[in-house]
Amino acid sequence: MRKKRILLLLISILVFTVVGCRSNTVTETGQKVQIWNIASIQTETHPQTLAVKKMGEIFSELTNGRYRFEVYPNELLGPQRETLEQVQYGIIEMAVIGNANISSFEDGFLTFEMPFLFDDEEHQKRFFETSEIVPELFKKTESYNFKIVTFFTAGTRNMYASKPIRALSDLKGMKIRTAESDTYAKMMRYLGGSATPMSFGEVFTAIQSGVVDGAENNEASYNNSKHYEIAPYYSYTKHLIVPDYLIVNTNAYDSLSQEDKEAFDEAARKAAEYEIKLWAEDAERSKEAVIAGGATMIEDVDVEALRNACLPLHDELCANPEIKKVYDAVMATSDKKNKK
Ligand code: BDP
Repeated sequence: MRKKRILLLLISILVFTVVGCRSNTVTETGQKVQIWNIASIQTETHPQTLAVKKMGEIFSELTNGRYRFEVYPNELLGPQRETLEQVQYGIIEMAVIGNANISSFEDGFLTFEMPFLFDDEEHQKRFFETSEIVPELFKKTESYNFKIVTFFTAGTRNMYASKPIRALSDLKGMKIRTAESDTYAKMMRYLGGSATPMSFGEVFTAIQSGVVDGAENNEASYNNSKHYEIAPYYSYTKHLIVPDYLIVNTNAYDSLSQEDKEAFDEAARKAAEYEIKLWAEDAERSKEAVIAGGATMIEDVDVEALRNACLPLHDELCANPEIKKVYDAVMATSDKKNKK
């Protein structure tokens, strides 16, 4: 059913692309409205979906209704890797994409997949909002036909399984689903387990059927995906604070007039602020929801031991100068002294 919907949407967008000038231009009460399609794997009420919708409203308002965002949540247009390609080919205009898919284009982004990199979510926010390296790094993706509009926080990732994970020894031999990136696989090896990379939508069945012993994600995804039903112990390992990004097809962005670009950028800035604000509230709400659904939250995790086990990975990755450059910029925005 979902495949059929995706196919239908893609065909209709393709027809518009071939027939029309820019895709999906429609007329409403005599006014030309350009509809921009945006994909996300998140649910309707996830902070990122709400933020993208908010951006659409602001952009529409600032352009007197000449543009409208149509958001497709719930992996309706496919897993992130596919929606990224759809953006690159201009089949859709925008998508929300995780770091793991962007880092396969530019090594600098691999830095953000280093476990225990940021002190906390506040540090991540400060880095993305103030470091001069960020626009430089974002610009690099433009040669692949997409542009990063803004970063979105995706909270802190913790591990979950059918048993608590309190110490390094608990992870020994465990198969944990991770996002599709080698850095995650390396991290799991340093932690004594192993990684089974797969797309987000496949995780529920993989845990249920025992292909993996557990997974790792933030509270919102743990809740929305209902993974707590089959992996009811959520342990605060706090190993990763990895961002997501809102991306746009470069030709779509370049098709905007200077004035509309400014409106778009302003709407994006407001959406980013909104997402961060919603995130904090949502994490709490998600936590309550999973507990009500039977999950146990494990707070007494030996995070320091996990962190120490992962630190050699920092050195290993920093052998790559592109990673090292970003790493140094991240450290320059850290509040902690004597941090490795
Ligand atoms: C979610 C992130 C998303 C990732 C997903 C995953 O927001 O970008 O793709 O986890 O683990 O929390 O695949």
